[in-house]
Amino acid sequence: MGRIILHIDMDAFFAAIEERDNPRFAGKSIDIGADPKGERGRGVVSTANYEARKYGIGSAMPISWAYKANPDAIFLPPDFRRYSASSRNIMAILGKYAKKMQQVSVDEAYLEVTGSKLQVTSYKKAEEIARKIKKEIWEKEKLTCSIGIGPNKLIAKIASDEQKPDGLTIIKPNQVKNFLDPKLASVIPGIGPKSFAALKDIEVETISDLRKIPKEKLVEQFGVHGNQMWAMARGQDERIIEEEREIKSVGKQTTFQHDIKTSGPIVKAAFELLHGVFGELKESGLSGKTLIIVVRYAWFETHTSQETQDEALTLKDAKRLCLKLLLPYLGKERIRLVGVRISGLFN
Ligand code: TTP
Ligand code: MG
Repeated sequence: MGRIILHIDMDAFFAAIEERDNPRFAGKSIDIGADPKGERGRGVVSTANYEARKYGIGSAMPISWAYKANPDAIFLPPDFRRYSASSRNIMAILGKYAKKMQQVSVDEAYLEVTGSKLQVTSYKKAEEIARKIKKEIWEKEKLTCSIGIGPNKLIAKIASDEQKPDGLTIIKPNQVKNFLDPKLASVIPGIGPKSFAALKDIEVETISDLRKIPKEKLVEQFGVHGNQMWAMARGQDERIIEEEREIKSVGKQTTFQHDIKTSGPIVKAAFELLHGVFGELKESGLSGKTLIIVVRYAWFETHTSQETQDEALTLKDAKRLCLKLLLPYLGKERIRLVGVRISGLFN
């Protein structure tokens, strides 16, 4: 028999934690993210609670737009320490329900419940597990999540988004086609805004449209990704649950209050970010060999540049490299954002 996969995704995660911890926020719109500073704030919304989403506010939207949409909302800076603590507790709960688990972000994980210690052999059993998970997360963390159940990661993930918040959606193999058909092709992983625009040019909007395009044509247009698009349009997804919870990189970025051209403050900001990144690496007992920098100009053109050294980077090495990598971008155009990231991590 085939696999049964659960995808668990917490509802309005950062905002839900703030609501939980501040009962006076009950029923109010909450935007987590950059300081709106009236309408002059820069940077973006990390997330908004469901009340705020009624105003069209959502992740990655400029904070100034969120302010314009609803100036009466409660605006809060993210408090990652509290969110990480909650995330760890939730992942520990999930880990008890299946042998195979893959955490994919701070608030999201896949569980494979077939072949697990609980020996799930039916969707009915999988549903019972999902209900137990929801109950335990609610009792221990006072947070809600949405869960999707399906024959693979693709279906489980799309299903978890189907009835947010506090949803539970079960899609059995014989329901996959009807479930996928009306959905936009862009719900398929790998079909980002660019590919979706290209698909629209050939009159593909929904997954049912996508299924009508021959595989050869998709491969011709999208290369190897075409194969995956073709299979996923049919609800097929062989991706396994990857159990190692490996951190691949640690990075931070900052948007300046005003676009700046002078080198001093840009370098200073980058160095401060590096201090933060090295603090996190130390906490996780990790070192890395590669430094990546990101520079975004005032008009949003974004550049990255990277260098790898043979041994683990010390903070001092990273600062020296950072300066070298930043130099070509300094003193020319006004800069909006700078970011640093260390990758090639090892223990
Ligand atoms: P999501 O699961 O994408 O969003 P969410 O949990 O807030 O809301 P939903 O109910 O729709 O799942 O992301 C989890 C957290 O990650 C979110 O609470 C904040 C953070 N995040 C950002 O900081 N920036 C982003 O662009 C996104 C998408 C998320
Ligand atoms: Mg979420």
